[in-house]
Amino acid sequence: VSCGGNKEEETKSTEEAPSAVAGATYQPTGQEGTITGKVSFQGGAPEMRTISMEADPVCAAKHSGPVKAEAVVVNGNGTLKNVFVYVKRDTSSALANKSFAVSPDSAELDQDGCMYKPHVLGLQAQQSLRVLTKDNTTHNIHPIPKTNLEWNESQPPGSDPLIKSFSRPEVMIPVKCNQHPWMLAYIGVVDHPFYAVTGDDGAFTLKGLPPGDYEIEAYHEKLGSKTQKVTVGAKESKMVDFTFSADQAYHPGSLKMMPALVLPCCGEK
Ligand SMILES: [Cu+2]
Repeated sequence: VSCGGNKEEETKSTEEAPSAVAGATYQPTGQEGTITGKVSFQGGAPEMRTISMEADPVCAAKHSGPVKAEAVVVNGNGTLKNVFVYVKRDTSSALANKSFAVSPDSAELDQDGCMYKPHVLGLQAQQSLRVLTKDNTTHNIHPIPKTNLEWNESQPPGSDPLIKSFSRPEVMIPVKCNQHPWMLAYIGVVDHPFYAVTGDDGAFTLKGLPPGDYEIEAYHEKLGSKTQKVTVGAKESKMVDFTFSADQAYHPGSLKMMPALVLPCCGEK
């Protein structure tokens, strides 16, 4: 049994890791542009299953009504929530050979009512991630990356935040809780600050872009991804909209991380 691990984590997070991209950190010139847009959803909003929290009464007690899965959340205005929109570095010549300062702010992943908040989170490689809990039950946070280091740590009630980071870009990293099989979040890690997650209005803004050619990807955990190319001139603001539809669900590309397939019971303790 170990406790007091948070101190170690804090020490670890202060290590300076080398930037993923060689070259000097980009300095804004005043010519930067902006890309804005929205992500629409076409067709009827799919019905989400109701999550059963019977396995842990502490979780259930925090909710006064049914809690729905967040695999596909369609907003009242017909847009799609929880879409990770970001600049694809490998196909965006405007970012070639440029590196960007890592935000000094921490990204936060909260656990409240045995649900992750937010459901989709973006941050930069090397940026500090604080994992918080507001629950009176033990969580076990378990990101399952492909190219970053996998970790798996329990967080008892009243714990200090876990301080973590991911060293490499990776879109997306599923996060689950080994105690509560319905808990699921996705973390998008990029090595630049040009990313956003759509909220209740389905809109996104990517600011401070060096003028040039970009490929923007909109990634949804269930509906897959879409890309669009756009050229941003000096001080220009461009609009890029994406549309997903219900019949795109279950396409092979999203099979590997379909939250609906998380089994209610798996026999492990
Ligand atoms: Cu949990």
